[in-house]
Amino acid sequence: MADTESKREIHAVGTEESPQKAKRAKADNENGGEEIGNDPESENILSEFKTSSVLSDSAREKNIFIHGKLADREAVVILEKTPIREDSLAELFVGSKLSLQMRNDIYSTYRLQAPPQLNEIKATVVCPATEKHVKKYQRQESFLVEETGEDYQSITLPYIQKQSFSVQWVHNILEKKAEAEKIVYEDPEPEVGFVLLPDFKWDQKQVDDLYLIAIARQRDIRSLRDLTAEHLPLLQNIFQRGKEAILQRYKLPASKLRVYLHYQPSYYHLHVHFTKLGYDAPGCGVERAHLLADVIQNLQSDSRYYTSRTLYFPLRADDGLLGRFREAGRL
Ligand code: M7G
Repeated sequence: MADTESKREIHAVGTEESPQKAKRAKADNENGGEEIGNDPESENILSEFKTSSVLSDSAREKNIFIHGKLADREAVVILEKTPIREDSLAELFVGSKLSLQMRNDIYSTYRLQAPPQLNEIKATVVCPATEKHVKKYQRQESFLVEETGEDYQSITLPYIQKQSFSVQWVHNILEKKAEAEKIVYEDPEPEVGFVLLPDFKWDQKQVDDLYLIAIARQRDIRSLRDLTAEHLPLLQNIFQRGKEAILQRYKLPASKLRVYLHYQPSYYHLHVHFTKLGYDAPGCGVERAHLLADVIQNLQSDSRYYTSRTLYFPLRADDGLLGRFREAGRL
């Protein structure tokens, strides 16, 4: 049985976003490029897309990650069928075309063709995509790495200083050059302030798969490894005000939230993930997610906890960092 709360629709709790606007394709503004698809009715840039290969797909999750070219530039396109919303059921039943596939005793199956507005696909476009993006979305075997504090200094840090994704999109959000209209909450204070907004993985149509990120205003904290007790006011502020803002906007109490940091993250600018408990968000497993509540407590008992502890995380087979751990004889 679906609990009523998880089926609550976003427009019922009042966001300014029109459903169409929320659905638009987003560009990864990675290289400081323009934001694509800012109008509710964007031109169909994907009509020019030339597929090179399918990086991964899942019949169960109903998504597909495709590598290809958009106007001669490397691109990754992610297509994902969106959940069926309870508030659209009446329209779906009345407005669809139904054709019988089989009938047997009390059982029958149909092909249901829903009205176009109820049959959308979320499309995410990364263009121009780097080779690292292509690898990120490629299905691959993973290996668990054990990283001591010294390994971080000698292997990981030099690697991420040279090889990590651009965080231009993060700066664009902090400077209100992109996604400004999507901000759910912001605290302008430079030391403890942050911006809370929907993660681009979330289509914001239902709280069932709620996913927001809080981005710290401080720009020099790369990840969990850089955190010390000095950052406690920032972390506590994100935790407290983030939860309050989500309660106010989405009517979801703290007891329904999973609030965590990734280690390793993809983007080395401190951010915190807020997802709905019960939603199996990508990357929420124990090998990558660190609950913010635990992080705060660990730092309260030992300011150097994350500087010195051995941390474990998965790396994909062709990740350059995995190669560095192998070369150093750490795998
Ligand atoms: P992460 O742990 O660094 O990387 O989290 P992950 O993608 O491997 O989880 C970064 C988070 O930011 C992810 O949840 C992304 O979906 C999200 N994200 C990435 N980009 C490029 C954007 C963006 O342009 N806008 C928004 N709103 N979210 C993004």
